[in-house]
Formats: sequence, C-alpha cells, structure tokens
Amino acid sequence: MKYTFPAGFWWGSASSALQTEGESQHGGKSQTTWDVWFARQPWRFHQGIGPDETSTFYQHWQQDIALLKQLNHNSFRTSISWSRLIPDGTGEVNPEAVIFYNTVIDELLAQGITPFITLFHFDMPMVMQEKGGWENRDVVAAFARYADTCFRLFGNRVKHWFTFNEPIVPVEGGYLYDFHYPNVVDFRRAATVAYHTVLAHASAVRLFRAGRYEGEIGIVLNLTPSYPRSDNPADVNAAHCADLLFNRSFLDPVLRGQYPQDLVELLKQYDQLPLCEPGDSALIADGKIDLLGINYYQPRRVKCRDSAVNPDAPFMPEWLFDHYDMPGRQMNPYRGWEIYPPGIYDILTNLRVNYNNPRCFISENGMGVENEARFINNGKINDEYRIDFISNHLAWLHKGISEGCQCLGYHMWTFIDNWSWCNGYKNRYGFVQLDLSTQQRIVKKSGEWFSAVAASNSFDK
Ligand code: BGP
Repeated sequence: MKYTFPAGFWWGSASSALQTEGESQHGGKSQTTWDVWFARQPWRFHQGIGPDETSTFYQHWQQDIALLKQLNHNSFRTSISWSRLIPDGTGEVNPEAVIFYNTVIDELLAQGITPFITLFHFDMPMVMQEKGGWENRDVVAAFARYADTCFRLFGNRVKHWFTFNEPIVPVEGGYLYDFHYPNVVDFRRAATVAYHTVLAHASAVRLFRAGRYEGEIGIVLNLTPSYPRSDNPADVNAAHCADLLFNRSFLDPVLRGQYPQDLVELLKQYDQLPLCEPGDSALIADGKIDLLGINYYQPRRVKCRDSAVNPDAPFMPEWLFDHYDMPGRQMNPYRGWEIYPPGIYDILTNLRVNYNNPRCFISENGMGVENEARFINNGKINDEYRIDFISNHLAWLHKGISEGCQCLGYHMWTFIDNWSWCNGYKNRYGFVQLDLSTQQRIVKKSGEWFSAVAASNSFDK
C-alpha cells in the first residue's frame, strides 16, 4: 500500500542542546544539574560517559546541518541551553551564545530547514537548582524572562517555539523515581515541581502573546496511552488514574486551560495538592497553546493493585495502580520499552475526539538499539528494524490523518546517535552513526530510507 501525506507535511528529527552540543564548560556556559551530577556520581552514567562527550554540535553544526539537508529534512527541533544563554540564570546574556544560536538558526534557514526551538529540555542551570529549581516559585519568573529573551533575540526567524520538552520527566525522574537530579522521592514535592512547570509554561506563553511575536508557541509532551488490563471497573479506574497523573496533568492545562477536576479531587483526597496563589487559574488559562508536540515511545499497561497499600508509607502513584506486563506484547529488548504502533493512532484520536482536534505533530518517536555495529554491512549500519519501527508508526499516524486528525508532521528521535541522560551511548537512536572517538559520521540505512520518504512525501509498505 502507498501512504501519501498531506502537502507541506513536516519531516525531520529532534535533538537537544545538552545531548549534542558538548563544550559544557566553554563558550561562557555555566553548569547544568547534569554536569554537576556526573562530576559527583559518574557511576550513575553508562560506562562513565557524561554530557561532555557528545557529537560536538558546538563545533560540527555546519557539517550536521548539511547532513540534515542530505536527509531531506524540512524541519528540525533542537533546544537552546538556558545555562549557555544566561549563565547565571537571571542576569546578563552571554554574547558567545547569541552568536552560536544565531549561526545555527541562520544556517538551518539557509538550507531550507525550519527551526523548531525548545526552551527547556531537562537542562536546569545548576545556579537555579541551588535556589530550589522548580520547587521554588521564583524560578517561574526566571524561566519566563529567559523565554522572553529568546523570543526577542531569535523570534524574527524562529516561528515554532516549545516551552518544555516532556515536563513530566524531570518530575518523575527528579522527584519520584530517582533517575534525574536531585534524586528526591517525595510525591508532594513532585506535585509542586509539576505545578510550577505549568505556571512557567503559561508565563512564557503570556509573554509570547504580549510581545506579538510572529509564529506559534506550544509544548512537547510525552503521551503514554494508558491501557487497562481488562474491562473490569477496577482496572479501568487504575488506567484512568495513571492517565490523570502522567498525561492529563499537563495535557489539560495546555489544551483546555485548566486542570481536570478528577485530578484535583484525587490529589485532595491524598492531601497532595501543591500550594496555589490567587491569579494562578487565570495564568493557567492563558497558557493555552497553538501547537502540541507529541513524543510517543511506548504505552502504559496498568491493572488495579492486587494488594492493599501500607497507609503509613508515603503516597506514591503506585498506590493507585500497578504496572501490568501484558503477555505477548512486543518489546524493544534493548531499551525495555514496549513497541506498540497503534498507540500513535489512539493518541491522535483522543485529541481529535476529546480535545477539539488541536494542531499537533509527532515531535519524537524512535528506537534505541544497543551495539548497532554488529549490523554493519558494506560499511554502514543496516538497521531494517528501525525502518520497520518508523513505517509501522507512520502507517497508524496516516490512518489518524485520514480520519481528520490535525497531525502536521513527524520528527524522529534522533538525527545522530547522541548522548542520553543516564544511558550515555548505550541505546543508539540516530539516522546517522557516530564514532565517538573519531567523530566520524556515517548515514545508516534508515537515514537513506527516511530521506527518500521525506523527498516523496510518501512511502510504500
Ligand atoms: C525522550 C527525550 C529525549 C531522548 C529520548 C530517548 O524522553 O526527550 O531527550 O533521550 O527520550 O530516551 P533515552 O535517551 O532515555 O533512551
């Protein structure tokens, strides 16, 4: 069957500043929580590889943008590093950073590639973390100022802005499950962090609208459709709770301008509501977006809890549901994530039916694979599995579009094998293979395939 996409469909990939730039101590940049955490606990990072060992986009931007062009990207998302642009978080703008990001944006445009810019992709400046990070309400204003600085400096050329990438991840990782700094496990603090992130997002949107910048502003959310084990009401309720906590805690504020009442009630019931101030509801209502980026990797399978919770233990999301290993599900054995292409269709349908069909696009989707060198054939990685992964997801995305969903594009994670948060180079995702020691780049088979798909705006399967 031939799948053809609407004219002007966005084909591209996504990346982020910290995962590609390198030079974390140079060019006037200050440290992020990742630099500090790595210095303190290198054993937490796969093979002891930290955020300095990257594809060095800071030096190789021109070569990499030429490769994006070769792969027929018409759009590309990366992030601006707050700690590079405003090293002390709130003060002077770093002129070297302005030159760097201007150069990157101008080169993308010169090559006919539309820049999509994220403002916060997990890289909290350490100076801000020392003031409490997202737990401290003052960081909201600091972030808004940083966002406004970006709009002023680059808004004449950047027309697609995203306040946050996957804001739930620093909440889960940093305050619930110990895979991001500051490694706290405390639901109430997690809820505060999530709440302040929503306020920071909305403050940035307000400034964007007040400044009458051209273009559109959105956010990138990792949506994990929650599937119950069965139709049994207890399982269905467990899936509903997981959906409220991990999807709708961000989705509803940014699309509907308010929190779901069910979520408020749930947090009240367990005495976990964050502190609200007068004016917050109006601010959140102003945070409605123009464009939603959807990162989709895997669904969430849940069931009701089999055993009672210990009422003396601190509250955690798992009080409300249990994870369920559905028999026969297809897994990515390397990353341990389920592969379920229909999930993309379910997300789009849910948005169309329940959220008034917002403008959206797939901003990340991809497959991390270990030890890809074993698939080298005639000098390049023959990653058929990645082509299968992408085409299966694209087929379901196409079905969503044919039923009326406003999905405007597909960005793969990621363009070049890059550094991953705690996993270093364990799971490689790129269209382009990176040799870390020589910095050599070789396009994989999937890169050639994607390039042809983007050029023809279609593929056969
Ligand atoms: C997303 C992040 C990316 C990227 C990707 C792959 O959650 O937005 O930054 O890292 O996941 O995940 P990982 O690198 O953990 O395998």
